[in-house]
Amino acid sequence: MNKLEKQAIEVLNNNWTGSFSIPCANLYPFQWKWDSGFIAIGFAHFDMPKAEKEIETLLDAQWGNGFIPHIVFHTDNDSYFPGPDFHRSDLHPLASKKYKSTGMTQPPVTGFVLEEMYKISTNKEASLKYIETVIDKVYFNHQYFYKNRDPQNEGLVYIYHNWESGTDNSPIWDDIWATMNPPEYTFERRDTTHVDAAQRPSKREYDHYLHIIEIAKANNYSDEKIAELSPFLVQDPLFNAMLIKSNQSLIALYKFLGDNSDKVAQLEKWQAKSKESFNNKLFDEEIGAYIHYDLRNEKPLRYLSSSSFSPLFAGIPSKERAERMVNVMLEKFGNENQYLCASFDPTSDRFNPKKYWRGPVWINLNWMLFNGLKEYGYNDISKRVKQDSIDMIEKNGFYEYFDSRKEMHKEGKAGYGGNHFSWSAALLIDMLKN
Ligand code: 2M8
Repeated sequence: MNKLEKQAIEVLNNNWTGSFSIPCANLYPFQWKWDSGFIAIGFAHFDMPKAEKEIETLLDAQWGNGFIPHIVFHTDNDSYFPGPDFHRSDLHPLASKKYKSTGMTQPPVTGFVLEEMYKISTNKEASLKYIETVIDKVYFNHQYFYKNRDPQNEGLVYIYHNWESGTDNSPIWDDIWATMNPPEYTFERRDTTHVDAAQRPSKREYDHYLHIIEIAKANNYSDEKIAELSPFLVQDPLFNAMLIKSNQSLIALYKFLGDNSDKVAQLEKWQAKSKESFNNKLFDEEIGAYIHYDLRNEKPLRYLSSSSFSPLFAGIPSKERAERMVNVMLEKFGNENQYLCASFDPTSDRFNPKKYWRGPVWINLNWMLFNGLKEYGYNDISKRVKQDSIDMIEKNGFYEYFDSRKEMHKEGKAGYGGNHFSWSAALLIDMLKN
């Protein structure tokens, strides 16, 4: 086993609490939905019981309507804002009675995570037995999305908050902030006590984030009301690509399990419609990649980000489209001075290579690109994404995000945000094994 892999295992073991993992100490002291999924893939390589427990714990926090929250507040911990007293998940009549959580969700990765775990497993029989105990909860979660998050019945689901996207302060959202004028709230940030404020969202951005939650809370987190009133209502290509990828995995796993033809038929129906709409509505011919759509203001958000390429991971683009996307990616994100793949268009004046989701490279997006590019036969570029990820981690440590400019990596100080970050460790392990 190489040194980096050993260190990655150590990061994961240190962030393990006994029943779930934290993304990293102090900055993120609870369980996050999509982090959990990526973390489980890492654990699956060396400690399957932990991987299984991670997912089981997350699914235990599912609400009565199938919803899975983005943060599960397992413990009292005031090193994070906004915590459970702000989010007040109890306002929703079907919220979990057992766990406090947020009233928003995150990209639906759990379906494909189960399939990855199955592929990694050396005991397929035991793995299927485990999957049988949790898969219906994931199916129920997909049903929640199609039933409640697709008001125009397009097969594309919306997110109502930037925190649901996972790409929290992406410059894409600037256009939406320009349509809002929230109050100046008084609150105490905690993130900026753990991490340099220059690497985090601004106070004014947080006002917007909190305001959307206030609107949702005033309506007891009713999906119908949120669809009607939320100033943020977006069809996100990353989020929808995760749903589509997970649909595909659920279909494959239900087929392995047998006896679930009704669910397979339903998933196939969702899948066909989702893929078609995704390709019709979210591909921008001029840009040459997928973009976000602002459902509240009925307009496309015409920006390139690493999310624009994530559909490769879900097998969504045709071969021709994939070719265009790869060319755009190499041209704008991938010259010899850049590590792949910046989170936002490096040629845009909104690009900031140090600020969180406004430019830095994230290992989870790289992992999707690595796999997606490989699937489409772009083996060399896929290998480059893997090698870039290894280089950045080797030079700086298991950071949350990294500067995309190679020149910044000379002194090993180009890793930003939290250190000893779980998904960077987990997905590195997976890439090393591939
Ligand atoms: C970041 O988001 C949280 C809110 O969910 C935060 O900034 O407080 C994002 O990078 C998100 O994608 C991630 O899941 C979370 C925990 O790693 O941190």
